[in-house]
Amino acid sequence: MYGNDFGAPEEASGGGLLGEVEAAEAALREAAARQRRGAPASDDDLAGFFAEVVEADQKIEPRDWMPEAYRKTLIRQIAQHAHSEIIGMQPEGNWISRAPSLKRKAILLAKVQDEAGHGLYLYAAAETLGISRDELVDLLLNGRQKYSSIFNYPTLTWADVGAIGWLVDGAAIVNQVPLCRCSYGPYARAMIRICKEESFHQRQGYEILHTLSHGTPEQKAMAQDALDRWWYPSLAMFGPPDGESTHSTQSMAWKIKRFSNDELRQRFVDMCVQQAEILGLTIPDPDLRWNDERQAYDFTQPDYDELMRVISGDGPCNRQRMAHRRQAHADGAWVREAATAYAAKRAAENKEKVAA
Ligand code: FAQ
Repeated sequence: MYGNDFGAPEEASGGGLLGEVEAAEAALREAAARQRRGAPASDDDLAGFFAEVVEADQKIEPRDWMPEAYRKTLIRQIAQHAHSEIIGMQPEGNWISRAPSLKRKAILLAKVQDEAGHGLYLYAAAETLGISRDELVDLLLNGRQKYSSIFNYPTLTWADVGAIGWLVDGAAIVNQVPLCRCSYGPYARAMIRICKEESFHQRQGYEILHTLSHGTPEQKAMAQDALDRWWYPSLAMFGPPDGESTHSTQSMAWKIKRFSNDELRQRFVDMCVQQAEILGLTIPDPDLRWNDERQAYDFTQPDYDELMRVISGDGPCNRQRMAHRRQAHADGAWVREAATAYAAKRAAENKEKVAA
């Protein structure tokens, strides 16, 4: 079950969204191999060159000229994405020591470590735009940059770990597969690897819920309760509805975003319905039904006022998540100091060697 595939956990296939990631990877290689116009003819031609590269589905690279607003949009989005991966370690990290078996602990530990890795790829991609990781971390800690709303909800039971994998990683993949074709090369390349790993994450969550929903009545009830609590916050991850999305039009013109928030939300709902059926769980939406005309499911929208409240810092766990991150950052100060001192020592030694 990868992305929009569905079936029992043992019926994994490499198609669906993972197939799209592979196609995006091949397209990246082809774009790199294709001849593009050598270089801008003059400084007056920089904007024309940028537009031509984007139009031709080539990649903008760090060395290339880019409009300042494009750079700022990318820094905002990539940083928000990186912060989400790092803050997103907390809700599941909370369950590592309580996972029900050694195997479950090992799998969850690996998954949470992967999220840290995703944060690092993304901070590295943002750094190519001329901002340092220290600056980005400061912007998160002083509240000037955001992270995804979804990580401000609590993980009350073990089934929540399953729901995060299935729904949160599932929504993340639906949102991120198109980002593999983003016009900015370093972001697109980071997304390829991240999406492949997210497929595993989604699958492990689905497998947890499949086990619970085919277990005792209490386990099935726990799985249903997790779906009931995570469904609407997961739909809200895709952002405000198109009419209220401030950045979508420009980001789509620059080919940073390839689909609108509502298009991706719809795709996610359509993907989940059959997966929920296989699980034997009920999506908590009485108005969910197939619309033959649209060839898509009609569904109830999430509460966007709640989304705005959570984004602005007033969700169930915002304060706890930020306090934990600030504490972890303070606790890590000695590691950063030691690493800086060691790097300075090595640099001095190298200088001496060169001079000798
Ligand atoms: N949460 O104009 P738009 C993951 C803000 S990774 C918080 O539509 P845009 C993996 C938005 O920033 C999850 N803020 O914005 C994982 C803007 O505010 P600003 C993260 C939100 O950028 C799994 C304002 O609202 N994924 O889950 C949210 O065009 C499990 C107006 O919105 C990414 O970051 C929200 N949900 O579209 C890890 C993917 N929605 O900056 C651990 C990359 C909107 O003007 C465990 N990002 N806002 O003050 C994107 O694709 C886009 O940034 C969107 C928003 C689609 C999130």
